[in-house]
Amino acid sequence: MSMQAKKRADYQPPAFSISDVKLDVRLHPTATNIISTLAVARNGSHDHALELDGDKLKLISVEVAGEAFEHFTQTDDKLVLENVPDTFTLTIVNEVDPQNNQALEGLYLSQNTYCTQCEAEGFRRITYYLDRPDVLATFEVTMHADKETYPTLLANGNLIDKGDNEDGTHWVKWQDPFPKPCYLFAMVAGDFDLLQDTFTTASGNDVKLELYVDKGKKHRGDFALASLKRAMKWDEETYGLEYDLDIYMIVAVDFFNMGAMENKGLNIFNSKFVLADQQSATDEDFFNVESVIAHEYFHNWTGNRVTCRDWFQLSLKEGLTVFRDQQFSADMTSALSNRIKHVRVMREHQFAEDASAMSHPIRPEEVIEMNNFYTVTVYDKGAEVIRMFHTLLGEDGFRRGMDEYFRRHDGQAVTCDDFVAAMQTATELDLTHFARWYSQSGTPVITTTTRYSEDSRLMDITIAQHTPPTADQGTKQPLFIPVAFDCIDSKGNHYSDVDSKVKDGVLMLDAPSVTLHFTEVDEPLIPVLLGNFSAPAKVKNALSVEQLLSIFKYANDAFNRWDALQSVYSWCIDEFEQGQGDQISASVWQALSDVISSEKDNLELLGECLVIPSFETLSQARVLVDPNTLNPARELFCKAFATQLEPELTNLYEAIETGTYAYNQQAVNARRCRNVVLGHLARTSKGAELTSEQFTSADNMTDSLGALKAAQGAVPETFETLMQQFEKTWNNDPLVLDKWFGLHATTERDDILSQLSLLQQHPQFTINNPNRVRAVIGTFAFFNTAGFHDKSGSGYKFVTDYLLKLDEVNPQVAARIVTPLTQWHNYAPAYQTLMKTQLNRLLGKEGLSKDLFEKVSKSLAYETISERI
Ligand code: B3K
Ligand code: ZN
Repeated sequence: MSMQAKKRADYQPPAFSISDVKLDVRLHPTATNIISTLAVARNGSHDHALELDGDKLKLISVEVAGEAFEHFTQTDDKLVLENVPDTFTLTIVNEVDPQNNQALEGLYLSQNTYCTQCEAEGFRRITYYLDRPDVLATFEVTMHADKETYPTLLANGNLIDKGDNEDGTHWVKWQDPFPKPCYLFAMVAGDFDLLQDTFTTASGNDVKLELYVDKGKKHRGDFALASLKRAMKWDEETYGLEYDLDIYMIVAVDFFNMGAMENKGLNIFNSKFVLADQQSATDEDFFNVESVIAHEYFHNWTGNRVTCRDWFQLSLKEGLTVFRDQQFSADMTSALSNRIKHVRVMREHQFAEDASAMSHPIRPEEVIEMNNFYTVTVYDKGAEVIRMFHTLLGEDGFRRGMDEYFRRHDGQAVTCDDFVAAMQTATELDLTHFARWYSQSGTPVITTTTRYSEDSRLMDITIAQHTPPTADQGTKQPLFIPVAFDCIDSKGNHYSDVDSKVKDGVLMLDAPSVTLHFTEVDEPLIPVLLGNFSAPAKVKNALSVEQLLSIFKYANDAFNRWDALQSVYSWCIDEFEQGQGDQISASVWQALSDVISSEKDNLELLGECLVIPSFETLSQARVLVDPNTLNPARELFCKAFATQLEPELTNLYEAIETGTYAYNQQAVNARRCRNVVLGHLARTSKGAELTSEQFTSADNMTDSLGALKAAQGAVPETFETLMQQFEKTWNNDPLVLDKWFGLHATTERDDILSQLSLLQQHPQFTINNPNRVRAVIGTFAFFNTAGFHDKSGSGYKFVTDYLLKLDEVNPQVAARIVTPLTQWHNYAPAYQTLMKTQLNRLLGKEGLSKDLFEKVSKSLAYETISERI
């Protein structure tokens, strides 16, 4: 196995092309036989060998133009054919072992369902091929399997033929007319319940919609199907994009490494993002189902019709598709809470990635294991970059740019530069400088410095940008940053700069710094930056608590208002960390009480405003964090918050009407706010009573889980009792039980490690199911601050022991869960040493996967890099 990094700069077009693929697949648990017939042609004139990718395949035979072919050599990961003709038919027969494929890449069999996962490089685990996204071919697939066990046989495109054999097997033939890269190939065989519907496109084509779910789960599929129809309609209305095949299928499976996969015409989903009903799913689950369904559907144009030239361009499809799903969700639900959600992801995870050994631009420069680059940087920061295009070009300009992109590149495999070039045609601006966002990694920091002269009544505000060096890049250049800008005084008046450098509320910051001038000013003004989070940047402002509270009161932008309060909370938590929490003045508490009374009719904003910043967000704004002082300080502040505001919170809790259950925005906002408030009240003397009461009377999962979360930590005995009841109710429903696993794994308690061991012995737990592993080990490593960062290092050791086992089974999932350990440099020195000890244990493991090797070795090498930066 090669641990060598591939570099973006080394891209070479493929030496051969494959225009047509015919696969004949005889499904068998341990010996699935595949006959692959490929139409191959040499590109240009050269005499290179044909090098096909293959991984864990048993080769049976090779034929060229119908004749046995022997001029080939085999390595670990390649089949090399020498002296092939310029155009020829290549027939390869090989075998794979789906049952023992626990990595869940390629073709695998779990719980009696065969399914595939090919992105990024999984097709080479099915057959020998040019496994790269710039080789586009039409596919025809014939599948054979036992009819009784596997009545449903699916692949991409349209069903063109089928039949029965005498031995009890049956066969089907699928044909996909659209040339595609092999990462979009899919096959499924199983026995499912089926939900069906139709969608008529704007041009009048009837599309069959089919949703395949586990037997007995049909009633949980309606919402996903309705979401799909909403997404199809939205894409027609917003981008003029219609679906292009006669059938669109979604299959939900329980064993899946990530959320879902956009295979052409045959999406495969983690059942977590399909199944939802009032009893078993929270409002957040419903939201996620709709947004993932939409995301995969939107890929049909941004990803499938126009695909990536190479994997370094991943953000071309992912950043753009995340942006599109964010726009869709904002239209279906509400803009503000969505935006806050994205900002939390950026601050909690993406900024942390930028600051870590794994930092990379949204278009990475080098990669050892591609699966490691499905990151918050490529996806979420990538979406922020698209959002900035949208800001620069405006709604209409952006649409013109998108139209141009499809006009130029439909049916092609292209680069991020091609996308920028298409956008460029739709604007007056030169996007060359802006495009630096693709090549420069790291989080820019925007600072303001102010100069006020009482005599002349003049005020200057200088806005400067600086991007600190990152592990992958020592020097940084100024970026082109759209900074949404507002300026207020303590009475709520708004001011414009005299030179109108701020246009339509946005300052285009394209230099290291810009100074804005204000006249007729009677007090120091308060700059309000990055409204609606207009750029993926940090803002450093020396604002007082009073000024932050003025922003909350008077700023126009709801995001800025929410953000100002978050900064107030963060300041309060600092006071507690320094042992002076009791010095927070009565006026601050009064202001927080006023927040509740002034916003009581805006439960969406109020709900968000009452959320105290997470440990992860707080950590990002601090250096050398000591989790064992920051975490307790946060908890002390939460307690004080509940005590100081108990009457207001109680009234609010009682006043919020949630009524009969419905999943609509108003009801979601009400439940969300009420559950946030319950989280605070759980810390008061009424905690046990209120949480049990809500748990018992709840008729939906949002409120049951809200009660459990509130009780967790605040009223441990109640929590234990309610958790037992919950388990009894849901014992046979692994998807719901994952919530229970997650709650146990994130509970602060001294014996947490023995609890985790018990959870692993639970009959529903298995190391082979990624959802279970993430629910127990993943949530512990990511979110159980006290347990994971225990001073003794026992939390780190526990996770490492598990990763050593998991790496043998599923390296992709192991490499996700190792992330918190790789961020050791964020913590105080004593923790760093303990974390590095565990990383060294991993690195020392014989046969460590590429996935873990890349992240662990980079993380350990960071020591020398961090001295340099
Ligand atoms: N494209 C897939 C992700 C594939 C991940 C491979 N490790 C899902 C998505 O982003 O839509
Ligand atoms: Zn995607």
